[in-house]
Amino acid sequence: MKIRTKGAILILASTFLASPVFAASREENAAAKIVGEENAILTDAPNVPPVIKRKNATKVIVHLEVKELEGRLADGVSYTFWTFGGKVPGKFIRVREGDLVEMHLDNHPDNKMPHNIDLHAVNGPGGGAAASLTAPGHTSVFSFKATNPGLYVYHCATAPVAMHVANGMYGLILVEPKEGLPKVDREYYVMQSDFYTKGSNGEKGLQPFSMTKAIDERPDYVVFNGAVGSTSGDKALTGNVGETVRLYVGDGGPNMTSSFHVIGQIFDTVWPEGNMSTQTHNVQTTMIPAGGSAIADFKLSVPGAFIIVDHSLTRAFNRGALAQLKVSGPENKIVYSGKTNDLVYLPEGAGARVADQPGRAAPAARDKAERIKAGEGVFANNCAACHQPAGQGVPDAFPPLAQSDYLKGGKAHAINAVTGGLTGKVTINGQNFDGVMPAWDLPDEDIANVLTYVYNSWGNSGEDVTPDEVKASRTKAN
Ligand code: HEC
Ligand SMILES: [Cu+2]
Repeated sequence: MKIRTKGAILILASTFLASPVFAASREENAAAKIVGEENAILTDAPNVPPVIKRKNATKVIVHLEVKELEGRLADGVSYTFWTFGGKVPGKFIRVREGDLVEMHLDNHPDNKMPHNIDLHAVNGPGGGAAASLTAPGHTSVFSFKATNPGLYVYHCATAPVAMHVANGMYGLILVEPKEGLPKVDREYYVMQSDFYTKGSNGEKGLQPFSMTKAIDERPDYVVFNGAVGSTSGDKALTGNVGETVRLYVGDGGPNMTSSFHVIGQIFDTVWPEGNMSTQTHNVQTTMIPAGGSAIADFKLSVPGAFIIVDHSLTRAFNRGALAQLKVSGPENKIVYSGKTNDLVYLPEGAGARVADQPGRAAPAARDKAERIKAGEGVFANNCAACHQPAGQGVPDAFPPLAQSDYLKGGKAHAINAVTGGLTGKVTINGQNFDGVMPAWDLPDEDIANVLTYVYNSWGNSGEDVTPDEVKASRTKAN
């Protein structure tokens, strides 16, 4: 018995020693001497304020201006956002452990609502909310000591709290440890959140907030940095081969957790939950709670477009939770060969093109209008995830179907792409794509419908595609 107890104590002691120990205690940071003062440098996502080089604690003055303003949530969809600093997510705040933070919350006179701020970095009632309830045209001031290092969420906590958060009122504050974090080449700020609109995903116009959907936790949009496509195309994050990138990731919610993942990258180091005392390594997907955070570092080994997702995948491909990191530089064929060979694989009895399966067909459309209407549904269920709800595509990943010159190349071409799939390099409207579109195992009727819909949308040429034409394409290809 005695020996066993001793062993257990030994194991306990050694695990305790093996984990990194906090540099300073909460008490030490509370007592840290304040020398001088400075105004915080605040940044909008995806930018992060510069690393803190100071060796002492100081007074940091932070001015956050709350603005209620209309902005873009998705293409053709706008929303009245409530913001900390004019953007969603709110300004990134960076301080050092031991600092005294003087918060000024300015509620712009044009605003309609009172607001406040709850910073998870605060030890105090409501995380500051109790001291910062501010009417439009007023400013509240309070201060707190940054006693615990970490990456913290801040948000509005004015009732109804979920509504203020759902409208965009969240951001991140980094309380940098005294000893700093390991040096990296680039730091970015990425924050996921969920939006609830009266109309469903993609419905155009100014969309009011839906409390019913928020309560039911049925978001119409799940996005990074405040809007669908906020961080892709020419607004993608960038990096070069050989550099190390650090992502400060937050989840504003109000409801959804994030299974945060970068397709084609492994996180070399993660500080889970933004907790500076723990590092884990070689992580594929890190879980970020609503109202929580994580820090992820990874080295860029090869060039390419890397897609950042919530790996709850319909959120990524159907609700907007997609961002991009574009990496330039020389290939490294040892780390990643790229496709080395492409051979035809035809198991016995298989046709290259999946044959129509009778009995599954949608009811036959009686006219073009019915075909377009039915095709809209087929598109939403099968194609919008990649080609996007308005057919605009995703730069470097999925080509546009809107005004696509590929479609202008003729119906047979388009039908073949859908029934047989498409791989290899293609150039669509002057942009290169090298992806894979699967062959669609859909009935002829559905393919005729979806292509007629595509041809009759977004300024395309208005052709009518019939099930017979689809059928003919299949037999020819076999
Ligand atoms: C998983 C993502 C994905 C889905 C879902 C998808 N596609 Fe594609 N599609 C692609 C990619 C990638 C290409 C380009 C392939 C390449 O680079 O060779 C493409 C190319 C095309 C093209 C030719 C290029 C162009 O822009 O005109 C057509 C037409 C097309 N898709 C139609 C559809 C239709 C219709 C559906 C739904 C039935 C669909 N796609 C679903 C990924 C997808
Ligand atoms: Cu608010």
